[in-house]
Amino acid sequence: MKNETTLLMIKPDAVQRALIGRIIARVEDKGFKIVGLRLVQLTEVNVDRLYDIHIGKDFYPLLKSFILSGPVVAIAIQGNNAVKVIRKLAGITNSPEAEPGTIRGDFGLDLTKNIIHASDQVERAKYELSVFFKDDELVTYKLITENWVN
Ligand code: 3AN
Repeated sequence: MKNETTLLMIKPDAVQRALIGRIIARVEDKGFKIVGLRLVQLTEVNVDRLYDIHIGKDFYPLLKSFILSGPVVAIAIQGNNAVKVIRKLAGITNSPEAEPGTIRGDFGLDLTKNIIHASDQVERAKYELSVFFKDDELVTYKLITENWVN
């Protein structure tokens, strides 16, 4: 088992549409462990930190104002192959083209308002998690179901 920790962020559109519970349920249903959870209104500085690789791109002003438009939910998720598997559960970036059965495929119809963000690499996940959580805010514990999942 390749135990990894990743970030899934529920974006303002999904918070407003009352999808928080259903998105978290999919993460839990798959067998993952939630090790950090936070509802937060991001600041401009933190949006720039989270999306540093997109600063300067033509879509960045739109992306930034959308992410600042309301609270988001940051979820630190741990489990086997977490980075890749959560990206699979998320579906591709452009929601209308995302496969049914994925989170974006089932809940989204837009490219910018695409429901969630998910880290794409282990090192990137570590960096993105640091935007939301201090190291000691991620909780180490064992789920009683763990041995039945991994
Ligand atoms: P993903 O979140 O699937 O990794 P990224 O990292 O390429 O996608 O893009 C980050 C966010 O920027 C996307 N979730 C989407 O909201 C927005 N975005 C990406 N490309 C475009 C684009 N061409 N036009 C508008 N928004 C975009």
